[in-house]
Amino acid sequence: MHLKIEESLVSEKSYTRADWQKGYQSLTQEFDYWIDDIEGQIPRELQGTLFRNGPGLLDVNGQPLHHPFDGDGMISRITFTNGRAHFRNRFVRTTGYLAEQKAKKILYRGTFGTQKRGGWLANIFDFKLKNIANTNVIYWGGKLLALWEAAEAYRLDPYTLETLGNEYFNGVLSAGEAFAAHPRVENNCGQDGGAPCLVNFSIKPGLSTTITIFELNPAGEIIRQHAHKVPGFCFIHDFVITPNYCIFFQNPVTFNPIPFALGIRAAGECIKFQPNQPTQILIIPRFPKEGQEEIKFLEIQSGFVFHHVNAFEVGEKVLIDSICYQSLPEVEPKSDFRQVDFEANSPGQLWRFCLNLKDGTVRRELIDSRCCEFPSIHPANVGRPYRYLYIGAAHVETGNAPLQALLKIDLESGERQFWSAAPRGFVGEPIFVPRPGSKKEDDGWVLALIYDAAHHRSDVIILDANDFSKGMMSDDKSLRAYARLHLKHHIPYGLHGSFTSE
Ligand code: 3ON
Ligand code: FE
Repeated sequence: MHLKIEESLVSEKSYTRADWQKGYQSLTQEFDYWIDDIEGQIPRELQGTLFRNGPGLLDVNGQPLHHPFDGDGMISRITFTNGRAHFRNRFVRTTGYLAEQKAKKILYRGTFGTQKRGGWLANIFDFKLKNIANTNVIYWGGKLLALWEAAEAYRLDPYTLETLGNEYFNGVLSAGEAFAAHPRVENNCGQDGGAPCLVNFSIKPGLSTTITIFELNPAGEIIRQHAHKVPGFCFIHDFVITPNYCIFFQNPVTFNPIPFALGIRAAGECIKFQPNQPTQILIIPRFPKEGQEEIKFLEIQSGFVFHHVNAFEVGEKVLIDSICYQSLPEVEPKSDFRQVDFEANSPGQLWRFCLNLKDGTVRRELIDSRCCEFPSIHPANVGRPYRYLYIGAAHVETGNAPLQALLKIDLESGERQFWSAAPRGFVGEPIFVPRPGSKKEDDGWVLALIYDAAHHRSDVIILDANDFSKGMMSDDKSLRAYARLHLKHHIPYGLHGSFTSE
């Protein structure tokens, strides 16, 4: 009986598990070539570099990792110049990567469940977390930085992707201090005479948590820094900024350090979601004034947020758009992530929160119930009112499923555009790139990596952001895009990246 139900579900799916799993094979090779297998045309106005980061290894010399978030960071660099594109990828030579590649085995405990061989005795009282630099990559102040939220940034050569060492920002940060993986760039900072400003944070766990906020000028120097103590444990992956505030969602989770200390469970496996506790919204002024309260706390219904889209102020109100999960699935010590039961987990859904700073009330509204992750917007609108967002989405309208499609949402008219790589394609984070000199918010392109299971390789796709159906030249529906660049190999499912026109 049980089997029968399973089969009928399989037939309705927009993907097969076998296809999806292949995107989680390690890529051990490092490449450097001009992309010559291209469908459509690369727009000549598209000039610059798309950097991507994500776990490149899902095993160490055949020893499997327990979770993809534990994989060593690998940077891909796709440079567009005069209608051509060049590909290069390199692993971040972190201390842990170098040591494990040399030893040909796992030497570190991963945050999300990877343990050293030899059971708890091999892991007990080992509190070192391996900085894998796998979550994001940004180009700021003339430096290319690979980021992981629990430790220091790694600096890379922007052309060769050679690892140059840890970045401490002229000694403002010290060894062991984190520089999180979700910086936000305000294009036009009032405090700095309209210059761009990069805002980032660090989380220091403990019985109470310290959140430190950093603001960097275009030269890459930390020009403002302030620290705040928050009661309880925090698992905060992302935040939003507005011209006046930094805003964090403190997810309702608890941390039990004992199994971690005893080597029985990894740190991430000791985090437990608390469905009966509210989510706290922390509102921290970016430029604290004398006598102003340090942090404002607002409560909303329980839920879990990894990523926010954007936030903006309207008078005394702050609007925040976020991807919310009903709960955080626990990482099970004995399980294999490749066997995850998608249907058993709640999908990420797009919500808008309206915070009234005057009376402390919060209202929320569901924008889209389709399973989605990895939002992107026009870079000039970070912290400001905006109209369009682009996001990875499931092919089917309901339920939890892998990302196979790209969705554009017009927040003003409610109009949607949908591009799908199903049944055999799987999408990563889209990045919106404005056309040089453009005035309209959606005048530009959407770039994304697609894993194509039919050929076990990845493609770079370029969509016209204004009209996803533009320039579609292929008879094969699943191959259609403005341009589709076939790489010579696959890239394991990644996390975040950025585009720079420099
Ligand atoms: O909270 C404490 C402080 C802290 C910073 C304790 C702690 C050990 C949990 C911790 C460390 C957190 C880390 C290292 C988080 C790393 C997260 C990571 C590498 C990735 C997160 C990805 C999130 C999402 C939503 C990915 C989605 C992927 C898909 C939809 C499919 O590809
Ligand atoms: Fe993230």
